[in-house]
Amino acid sequence: MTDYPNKLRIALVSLGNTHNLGARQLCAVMKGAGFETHMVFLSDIIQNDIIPPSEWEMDRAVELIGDEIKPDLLAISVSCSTFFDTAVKLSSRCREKGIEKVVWGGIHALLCPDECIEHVDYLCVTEGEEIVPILLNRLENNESAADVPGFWIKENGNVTKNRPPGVVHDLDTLPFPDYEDENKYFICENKFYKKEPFLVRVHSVFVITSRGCPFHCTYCAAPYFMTEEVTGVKHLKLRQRSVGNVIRELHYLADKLPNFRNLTINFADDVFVMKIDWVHEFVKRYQAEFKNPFWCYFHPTLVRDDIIKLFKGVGMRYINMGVQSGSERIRTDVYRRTDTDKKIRKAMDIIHANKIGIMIDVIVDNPFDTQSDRDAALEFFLSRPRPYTLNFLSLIFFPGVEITQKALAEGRITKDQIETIDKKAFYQMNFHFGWKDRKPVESLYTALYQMSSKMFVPKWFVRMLSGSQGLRKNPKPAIRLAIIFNAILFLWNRSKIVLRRFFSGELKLGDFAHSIKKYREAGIPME
Ligand code: B12
Ligand code: SF4
Repeated sequence: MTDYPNKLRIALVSLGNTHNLGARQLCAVMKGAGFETHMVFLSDIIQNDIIPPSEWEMDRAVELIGDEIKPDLLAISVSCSTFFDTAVKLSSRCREKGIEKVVWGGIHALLCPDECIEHVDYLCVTEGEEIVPILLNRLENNESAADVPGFWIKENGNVTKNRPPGVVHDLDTLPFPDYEDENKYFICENKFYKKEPFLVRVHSVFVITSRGCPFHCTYCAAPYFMTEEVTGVKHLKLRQRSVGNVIRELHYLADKLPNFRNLTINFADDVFVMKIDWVHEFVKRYQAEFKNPFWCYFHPTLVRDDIIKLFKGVGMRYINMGVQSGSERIRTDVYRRTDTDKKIRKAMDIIHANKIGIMIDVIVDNPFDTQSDRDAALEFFLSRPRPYTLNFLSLIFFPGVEITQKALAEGRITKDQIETIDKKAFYQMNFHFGWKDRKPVESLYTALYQMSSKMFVPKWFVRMLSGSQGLRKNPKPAIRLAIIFNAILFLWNRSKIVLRRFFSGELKLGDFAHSIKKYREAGIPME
């Protein structure tokens, strides 16, 4: 057990995902500043769905925090607006157990501080690493926190709104997200583990090498995190960690995670390929020191032949690009994206020429879509060289982003459809055909888009279905067909991948044996 010089004890909660890099990083900061920090992960993403905590899980979390950890401060990371109600409930139930001080931070706190401050004593409205230790020291010494920068402070019923002090410009000075096993708790699928969640279930791992995004998509919160309001800095530019620092984090992960050798590394940067020299240096080091497949997002406007070749050389098998709509009008006018049809065509051609798979994110259920947008989108997808994969996401109206304001102002949505109230991410984070509120024509076109990228579905057939007025009213037959085609492709791809990895020698029985051995040694059940 580590000894901490300070008396103040903290329970830091992550809601709905065990990655939570921001909260893990703060956990490292809190411990580094000498505070005993217990990190509680309440529910997780299961089979790609985000799930609210069950009643049992909520009760267990309250009991754990209120009766076992008994912190002086409850700190909650509201890293997704969908979990706002969960954070409210957990805070009030923990207060009933006698916990007096509550602090929140995270994405939703940045986007909706007025809504959040009602439920807390302290609200972090900017990045936390520099300012959290200041708050903790004030609480440790029983001093007023009223002037701690970057926090909204509620003391004696008065709220003081302190501006952000600026950001940490050199990201290399920050500690890595914390994956230590000590004082970690995981409540998920109605089970409780006193363990670091990554030691409970086999997981992919996320790493962030930069902060910031130069684009301004209207449905995304990321641009807001660069503003002076959130950062305290005018015209803040992208901040990038050094290659050496990222590689050190990967070695730290390799040391902490028993099955690291079998994990894909997901680089979760808003846009990973921003600085070309950095990418060159990174790939060289990565290739020399790691064998893990890796994944990152590409922006179509940043796809270059030399970069794709580099990534192919280090095992990137497919590229994930956000295109978001096949209609250029929706892309540029409604989403304010900079990728024209021409730029996307060029990006896809480069990737195809390099024989790498393409996965394209597309947003559906957009009330701004007209019939001519749908037809244009279908023709665009049909015109692209096959095969490629389309990944569908249902438009969620998160609070504080431009498209939500616009849709509200134009009467296209009601206030109940804003995410804190709607909680759509709980049932449509990944697209499901079963959503009852979807318009039939939207279901039909999503089914047709799905077909349009598949080699074995004739294009004339997809066009023929799109002309059917009957299917626009009742799209079920087209949906069933799309599901069957998806299943065929899934089975074909799975068998191909396993066989290719096995025969290329990349998938060795020894790797599995190594992981199982390490898990057994650590007493961890394999799932
Ligand atoms: C990596 C990532 C993921 C990863 C890991 C999740 C995570 N939170 O780390 C995965 C894949 C799991 C994921 C899942 C989802 N994500 Co996501 N994700 C991101 C991404 C790209 C980076 C987050 C990050 O690590 N930032 C860097 C860290 C350092 O910043 P931070 O989290 O804000 O934390 C800092 C401060 O907020 C503060 N802080 C944070 N917590 C606390 C707590 C306290 C007590 C204090 C004092 C301070 C504090 O200090 C931290 C350090 O400076 C963001 C986009 C972005 N640019 O932020 C989207 C983003 C957060 N995701 C988003 C969404 C919608 C989702 C999903 C619903 C999936 C989907 N349909 O898109 C799920 C929800 C999962 C969940 N339960 O939270 C939205 C959230 C919008 C909103 N209003 O809620 C974002 C903003 C992207 C967007 N489209 O706008 N995501
Ligand atoms: S490029 Fe991605 S992260 Fe950047 S604003 Fe657009 S959607 Fe958000």
